[in-house]
Amino acid sequence: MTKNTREIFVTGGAGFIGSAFIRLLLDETADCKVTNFDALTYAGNLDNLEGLDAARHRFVHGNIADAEAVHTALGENTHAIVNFAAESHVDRSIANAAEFLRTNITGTQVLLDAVRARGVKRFIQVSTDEVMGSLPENEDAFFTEESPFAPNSPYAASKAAAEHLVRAAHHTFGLDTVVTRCGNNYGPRQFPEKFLPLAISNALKDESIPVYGDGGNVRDWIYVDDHCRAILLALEKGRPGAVYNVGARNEHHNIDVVGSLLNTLGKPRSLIRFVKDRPGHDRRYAIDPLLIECELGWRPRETWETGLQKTIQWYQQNSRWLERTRSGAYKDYYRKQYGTEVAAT
Ligand code: NAD
Ligand code: TDX
Repeated sequence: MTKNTREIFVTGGAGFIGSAFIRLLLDETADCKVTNFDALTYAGNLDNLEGLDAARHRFVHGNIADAEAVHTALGENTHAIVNFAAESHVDRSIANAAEFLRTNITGTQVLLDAVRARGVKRFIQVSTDEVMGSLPENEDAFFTEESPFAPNSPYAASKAAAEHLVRAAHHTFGLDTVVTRCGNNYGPRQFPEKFLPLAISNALKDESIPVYGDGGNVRDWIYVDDHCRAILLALEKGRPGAVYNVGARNEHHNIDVVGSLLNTLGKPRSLIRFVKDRPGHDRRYAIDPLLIECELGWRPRETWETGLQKTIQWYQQNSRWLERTRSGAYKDYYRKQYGTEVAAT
């Protein structure tokens, strides 16, 4: 490391996407080192950081809503903050929104204040398509960067509020901020409360797969490393103040996602169990990624087939990871959410 080394402060880097981003950043850049600041909530997992180069990656346990902790952890010359830290599960926000407001809103403002106070050069906010609400089904409608905000869940509302704070910091104080808005990620190390890893882990145990409502909701899926490449481009080349939608033009009905999964695993469709719908369940997400394609030259590398295959294989080969995440508090969560027990591991 030289004096030109760039210090990147990544928040939420022990989670699913944050840990994939750190891997990519360290692989694809020679001049960056990372401080990974994470509160290790139920979703944070130090196992996700296995194999990272200790000379270029420093883990700090801390909460982004705690200004003092953030200031202590920030290096003297931090080049950029990339903010992944969030409460990220819609169902949990419906059960109780308090932590979503503290982390997703207050936490983001604390980071923006630190950027200003400490002269950090860039701030990247990892946001979501959900801030734009739900699209009509069977219509040629897509989310663009100009789509109005219409968050429908407490999670989406907290992420929308965070985006407003980022925008305000850019407008009022001239901070160099970039926002990325992505759709549904899938890939290795995703916490099995989310639909795809939950379905994979249940199918591997011949346990029923809960599908909300009629299974006709549509999500726009993207392989996690493709999302991370978009964030890296935003960090390196994004226009100050810009918002970029990130999507792989890969819409699927939930029921078809489960169908593909069961086919790949050679498991019967009788594992599908239709359950009570999620309150306020958004019907369709679909992203128009034209801006990031044209302006930053981003393209996804993974197809749905290759990405799904890699993902399934990872869960098959990492049963210890899965067993550890599905133990303890997860069992209580699962019982409350689905009214049944998680299959014994
Ligand atoms: P995740 O739940 O897997 O990980 C979140 C991480 O943040 C965990 O390591 C957790 O310990 C940490 N964290 C939570 N609260 C914190 C706090 N107060 N201070 C410090 N760390 C804290 O989430 P993910 O799926 O990796 O999502 C990462 C980001 O990407 C989130 O901001 C999310 O809104 C956004 N996003 C996710 C998706 C998706 O499909 N998963 C899609 C678009 C955007
Ligand atoms: O058990 C389930 N059964 C089911 O049918 C679960 C957990 C989900 N679903 C449905 C709800 C959604 O239509 O599957 C779809 C995907 O659900 P989630 O994995 O909970 O994701 P979603 O609500 O679409 O939000 C995700 O994408 C945007 C992430 O969790 C967010 O963090 C991200 O911002």
